[in-house]
Amino acid sequence: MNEIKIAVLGSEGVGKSALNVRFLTRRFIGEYASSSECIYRKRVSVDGRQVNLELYDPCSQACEGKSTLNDQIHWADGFIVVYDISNRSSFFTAKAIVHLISELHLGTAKRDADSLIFLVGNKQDLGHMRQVQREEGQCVAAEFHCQFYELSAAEHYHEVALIFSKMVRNTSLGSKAKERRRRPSGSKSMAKLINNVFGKRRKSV
Ligand SMILES: Nc1nc2c(ncn2[C@@H]2O[C@H](COP(=O)(O)OP(=O)(O)O)[C@@H](O)[C@H]2O)c(=O)[nH]1
Ligand SMILES: [Mg+2]
Repeated sequence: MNEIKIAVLGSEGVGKSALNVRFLTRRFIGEYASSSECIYRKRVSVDGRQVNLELYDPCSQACEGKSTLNDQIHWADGFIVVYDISNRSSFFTAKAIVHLISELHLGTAKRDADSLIFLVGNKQDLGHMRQVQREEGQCVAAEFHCQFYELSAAEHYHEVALIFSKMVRNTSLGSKAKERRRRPSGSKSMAKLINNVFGKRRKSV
């Protein structure tokens, strides 16, 4: 497999774009365009082998031609499901998404979940506003046999990079020949990403 597709999913405002941008540019910017869904492309090296990584960052708001969660799940090989530790409802959404992925994507192959679904509690720097305990995240991860991480896109570049690298490696190792179904629309180049990040929406951090 020389193409890897990873979807970063979760409710609006949990930091999906922040995580993608942090991984791709090493920067935490603060505010990101969220009016369209997009796919970021990057060539990465896995164990000395070049692979084409596609990272799907969904549009948080209603937008034209928006793909459904089912489409997104069928499209991707690996999933980073994000919630905000200071927002309990985002945790429930993340749990529902993990459940759906287990049902739709992995079917009965539960053992795959461990390497192909990561549950991530973001905004760890907001510990004083915490609504979801670390143990609750661990519990859901155990229930669905997925890996669990807590971090802060704002403060932890290395943890963010580690999670993405692990997922890239796991998906590239998984030799599932999965039939590609509908692909989320609105692919963006790195140039577009840079515009989003450094363009007019930029806020100082
Ligand atoms: N304090 C804190 N804020 C964050 C973190 N990650 C993202 N944010 C903020 O949360 C808001 C939503 O982030 P965004 O990436 O647009 O969320 P998305 O809708 O899931 O793509 C923005 O104001 C970000 O600056 C984090 O780790 N810590
Ligand atoms: Mg976003």
